[in-house]
Amino acid sequence: MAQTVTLKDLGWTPLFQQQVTLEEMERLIPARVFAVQRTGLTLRFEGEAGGRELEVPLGGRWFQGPPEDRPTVGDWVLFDPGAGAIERLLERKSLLKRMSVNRPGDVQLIAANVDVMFLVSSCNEEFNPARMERYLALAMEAGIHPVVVLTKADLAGDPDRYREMAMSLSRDLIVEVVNALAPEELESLRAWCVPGQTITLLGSSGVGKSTLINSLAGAEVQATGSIREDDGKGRHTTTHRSLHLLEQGGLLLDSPGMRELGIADAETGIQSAFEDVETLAAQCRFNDCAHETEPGCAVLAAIESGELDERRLASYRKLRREEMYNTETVAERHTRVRQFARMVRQHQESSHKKRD
Ligand SMILES: Nc1nc2c(ncn2[C@@H]2O[C@H](COP(=O)(O)OP(=O)(O)OP(=O)(O)O)[C@@H](O)[C@H]2O)c(=O)[nH]1
Ligand SMILES: [Mg+2]
Ligand SMILES: [Zn+2]
Repeated sequence: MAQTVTLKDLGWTPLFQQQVTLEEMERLIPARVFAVQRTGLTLRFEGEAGGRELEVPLGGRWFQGPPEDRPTVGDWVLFDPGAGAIERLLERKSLLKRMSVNRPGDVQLIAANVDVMFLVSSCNEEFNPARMERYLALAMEAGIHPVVVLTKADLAGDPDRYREMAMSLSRDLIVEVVNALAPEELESLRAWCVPGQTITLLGSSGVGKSTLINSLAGAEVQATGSIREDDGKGRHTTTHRSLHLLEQGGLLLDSPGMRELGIADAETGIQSAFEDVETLAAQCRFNDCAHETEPGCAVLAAIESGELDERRLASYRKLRREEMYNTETVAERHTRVRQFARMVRQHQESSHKKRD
């Protein structure tokens, strides 16, 4: 990219500007985290000739607190050119995170400061309404606009069937059915790619996230991989998360396909993603109705009449239960980690004093 890249092109807004003091403005440089590797980060700066990228290691102090306090892809940080290190992480506009299913309480950050989520799925056996409801709840919790992108329309016998199933998941949900390999058919997606807007592509391995990015970028910026013959699953071709600035404007975030997407701290997100169930629940006779055997239950009545899908209620129940459990374990873990960090700091301070 040859033209000058401004902070605005990189997604900078007044929300970030107002967090920076005058003193910091003189001494530090704002940068966006463009990639996350195991040991460090790639920072992107504004500037001529496409701006500049720099790899910086993440010092030990960043690993003392909970993962939420650590920079992730999409974050804005203040970089100290003298020290060659990140000095401060700016407060986020939005944050996407997930919970490990195998290690309860273990939070992994997916992306920060995202505006739009392309929820990518395919018009084949990979399509899974319950999984999509999970992503929708996550997006809604974070205030991110979801757009469902169904790929491999060119390989499907009846792609419109998938479109209908996706559209039934939420009122006013935007669903685009595409062939990710055909750049000229992606105008509807390109409309979201406007200067400064950050779009994250999320979905299982092999659904075509990197393929979409290449088609939208008009260049081979990400490697793509074939899917397995036997079960149609992807091979986890993308291995780390990265941002890509498009020539036309807009930033696309690619990440590895996710096997599991545990959900925590997302009560309002679930409520929004299941607005239909929530609206019915408000009409139940009892305030604390569990929609199981209670008389005057509007949810059960809707299932009886066919207005509400039984699958959807089961999915809602599962997410609610999981969310409550995870939110509790995360809170407990944070308290432990913060207490430990405080203890370490106090110990360091007192040993400094002894030396003085
Ligand atoms: N025919 C067809 N093939 C597609 C389409 N989208 C993706 N593919 C193919 O599906 C395979 C997987 O695509 P990738 O873009 O690597 O998938 P991914 O979502 O990035 O996968 P991970 O990086 O593993 O998470 C590749 O062989 C693509 O060429 C599509 O719309 N039509
Ligand atoms: Mg990929
Ligand atoms: Zn009820």
